[in-house]
Amino acid sequence: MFYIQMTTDQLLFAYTNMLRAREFDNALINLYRQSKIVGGVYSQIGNEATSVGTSMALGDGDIIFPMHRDNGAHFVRGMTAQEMAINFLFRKGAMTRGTDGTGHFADPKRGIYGNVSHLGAMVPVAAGVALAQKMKKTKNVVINYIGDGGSSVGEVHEGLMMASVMNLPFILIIENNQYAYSTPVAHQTHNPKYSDRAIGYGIPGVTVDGTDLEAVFAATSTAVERARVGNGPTLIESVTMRMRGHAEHDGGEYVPKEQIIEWQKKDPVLKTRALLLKNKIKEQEIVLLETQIKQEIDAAVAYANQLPPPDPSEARRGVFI
Ligand SMILES: Cc1ncc(C[n+]2csc(CCOP(=O)(O)OP(=O)(O)O)c2C)c(N)n1
Ligand SMILES: [Mg+2]
Repeated sequence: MFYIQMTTDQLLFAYTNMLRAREFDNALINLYRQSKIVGGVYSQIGNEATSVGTSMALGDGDIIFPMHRDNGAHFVRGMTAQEMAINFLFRKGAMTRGTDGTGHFADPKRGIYGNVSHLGAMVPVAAGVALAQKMKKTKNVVINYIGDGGSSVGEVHEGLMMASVMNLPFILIIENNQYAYSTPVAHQTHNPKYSDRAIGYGIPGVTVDGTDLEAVFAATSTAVERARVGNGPTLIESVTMRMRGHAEHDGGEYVPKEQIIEWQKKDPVLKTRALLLKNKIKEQEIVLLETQIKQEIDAAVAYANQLPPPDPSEARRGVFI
């Protein structure tokens, strides 16, 4: 496997954002249990190295279309925990104006164009945005995230076909976390190696260990470089495990316990922490960072919690009635 050793600064930046994703996730789970959040809370535990490692390979001007388990990518692109907390708690000033408490928001100034709920439908749109980059000669690259289940939807084929034949600066990350709601990969496809699909499009396809930050970063960096010089798309399959139910209402009882136990040993946050220590970053510094991020998330949630809800008139804005 092609490997890039990340610098100390990159590792610290990555760990900071992985911690943000993990702590934010834990905070949302607690809020859900207190009935302070209604609707879906989609845990990202186990996906942090993928969302952070992929998005860190991008630069200013590049664009992401995230999925519901990619808060790490939002943080890497500069979204703050406070902005996220306000949105997830439906408070005044929320990006969705309180109409939606999930990740269904965009922030074009940070290059965040997703996500919509309709799985698969984002791919042709993202390919179209990649086409716009090519036509405008911006050199910007587009990353689109999709799940093992979402990748079965027909529009994914249309988008990839277009991106490949037009050599668009487009990267599709398939987050293969073994389940789509209660459907295991074995019931989704006869070929569980999702990266093989790239062959049909005549583009590179790679499978990476999605819990290995440096492997994810390396694979994405290669794909970004290729896209930026005009050589077209790459399909990256990042293999992880969905460590909780589909969302917090779902206990995930259909997942064998042994499978979860096996993947707990590959916790990406713990693996990255070990990588930091291996790179001579002091334990003390790591503990300090962990304390700071925990405080940052607690403060963001506390701030959002005391805000009023949006004005009711906001609910109608932008709605055709
Ligand atoms: C077209 C469509 N069908 C169904 C849903 C409801 N839904 C949202 S996420 C999801 C499971 C997706 O599984 P996968 O793509 O593997 O992503 P994961 O949730 O595992 O990260 C489903 C069925 C949807 N949003 N869009
Ligand atoms: Mg899945």
